[in-house]
Amino acid sequence: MSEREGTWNVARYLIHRLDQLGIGCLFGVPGNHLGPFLEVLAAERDAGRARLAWVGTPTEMGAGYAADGYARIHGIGAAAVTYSVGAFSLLNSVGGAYVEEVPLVAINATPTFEQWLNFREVGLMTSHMSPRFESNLEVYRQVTVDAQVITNSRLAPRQIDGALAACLAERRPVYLEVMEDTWKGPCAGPEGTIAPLPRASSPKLLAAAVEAAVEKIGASRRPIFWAGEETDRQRLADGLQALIEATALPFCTTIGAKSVLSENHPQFHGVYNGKASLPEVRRMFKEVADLRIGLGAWSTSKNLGGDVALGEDWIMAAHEGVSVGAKFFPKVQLGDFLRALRERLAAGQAHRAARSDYYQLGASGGLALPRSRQAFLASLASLRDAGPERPATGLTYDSFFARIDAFLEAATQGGGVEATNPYFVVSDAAFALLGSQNLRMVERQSYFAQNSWLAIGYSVGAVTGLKSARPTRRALVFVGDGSFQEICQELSTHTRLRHDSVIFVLNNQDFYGIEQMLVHPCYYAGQEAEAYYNLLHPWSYARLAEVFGSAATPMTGIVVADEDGLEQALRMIGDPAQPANRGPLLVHVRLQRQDYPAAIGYAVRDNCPPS
Ligand SMILES: Cc1ncc(C[n+]2csc(CCOP(=O)(O)OP(=O)(O)O)c2C)c(N)n1
Repeated sequence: MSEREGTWNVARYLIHRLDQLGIGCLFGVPGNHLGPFLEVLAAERDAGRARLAWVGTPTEMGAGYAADGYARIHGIGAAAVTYSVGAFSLLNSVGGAYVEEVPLVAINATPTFEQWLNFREVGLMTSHMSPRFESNLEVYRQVTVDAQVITNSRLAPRQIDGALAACLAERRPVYLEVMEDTWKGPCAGPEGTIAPLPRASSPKLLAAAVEAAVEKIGASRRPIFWAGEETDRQRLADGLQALIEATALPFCTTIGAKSVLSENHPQFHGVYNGKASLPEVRRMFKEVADLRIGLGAWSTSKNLGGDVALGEDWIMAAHEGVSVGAKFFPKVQLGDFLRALRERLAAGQAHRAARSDYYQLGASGGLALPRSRQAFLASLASLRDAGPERPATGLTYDSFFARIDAFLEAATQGGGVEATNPYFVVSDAAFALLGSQNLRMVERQSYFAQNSWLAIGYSVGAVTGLKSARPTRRALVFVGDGSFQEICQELSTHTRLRHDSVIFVLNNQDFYGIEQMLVHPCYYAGQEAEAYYNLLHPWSYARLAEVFGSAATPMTGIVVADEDGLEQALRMIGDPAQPANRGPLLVHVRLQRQDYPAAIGYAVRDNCPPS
């Protein structure tokens, strides 16, 4: 054994690499197989050789969401669990990160190599083993871009470096399975750093794609951009803004790319997601514009919201290729496409006519995004021409989010694209997402949601990582009651870390509202009964503060049942002197079971004509 080998082992090697990547938090749930790794971690920290901190979470799913949230801001995150029982629980979170293109490292600590040999040779199983020999590896292969099993410590450096390089290059999760007795096995020390090595575009296909796009844009009168999730995940905000400003054309975003640029940008024209968009956004995108240019936008059902046809009047650059109408150009990286398109469009005249046309239309009215609370509500109301009358008093989804919008606006400092805001938003799926999608987020990367995978409960787990990666801002989390029930234990991590996140639990009287809407929408038009399986067991959500808080780590829970209550809650949140702001604050918001955000009103209108 060389002298260098003697000072390194697999655990130390991996810790060093994670540290080099600037990962500050390793989220997870331990098990005996992970013990040696965590011992080395403590020793490395004590010796001042590592900053990586272990953050124990009550659930593996929560750890995975936290790592995902951390990665969305920091660029890469990590979670560590124990074999099978932990790994299978983590799987859903890693599946989400895979689909949403979030790079994270899933570390799975397994029984010893000796136990594996006993199993392989004579069938002797130990705890957590399945008779399917490589069950953990097999399932993780489905949701990662590299999956390694480390059984020989001397091979570990290559395996670890290869996996981490794949994680950065492919921007998706990787999996490292390490046997318990391998953690402290000797290996060579790390050399250099792990560089991101993304694939290059084909120069020929890039040029052809740009040529076809420029021709199509030149032939259109009014093109519009639609910035999508890849502009955020690939950190292309600057290139996107440069293209948008060079062309002076308006742009919308998907929800998944919401706040990739400041929503104060003068060319921003709202979040487009089909029939769920604000009416003026959809009109601009679908009717006024005659060409839609998707930039890293995914054609998921959530993004298209019931508008399904992509045809000749679309350009879509995503997933390493560009479609210009029916023509497809593979091997084109989005960053290269943005740059090359900007160079061509800035040099040409293609967009001029469109720009003046848009200005004329804007001047003739009807296309501006609503700014005031009243205008916002009026705009939403125009989406809602079916369903029962709203309650005369009390909160509705729409009035709640309009009030939150005003709250955010009042907290904004400065103006234009340089404006800042002390809050960022994390939205869960379902009505929370539909309600929060039009909040005006003035700062880049200040709105987060798992918009494609859509696992309910994501927000409450993810905010742990988001807040850890961005400690200077306060999180406002919007989560439905059913979604919250999936993940409530993770409040414990918020409390433990003394995070000051505000969790708004939107309780529509103990109901899976969106499920009702998707399967039996006519309930909302008073024509059907609620489905029994959408009824939740009621909880006293605010009292969870007693469960998860302590004198040293306070947490507060309150109930808000009407507009006055919401005003009081927002005053409390905005007042730094309030003791409730020293830790997490859970706001249990009472809404009506029959209520729904106007954005999903199309499901009622399209399916339930008045009888
Ligand atoms: C992990 C997971 N399980 C189940 C679902 C299916 N699902 C989607 S939305 C939803 C209901 C959410 O209910 P709630 O949080 O109360 O919000 P609401 O629909 O009332 O707005 C369910 C069960 C899912 N998306 N993710």
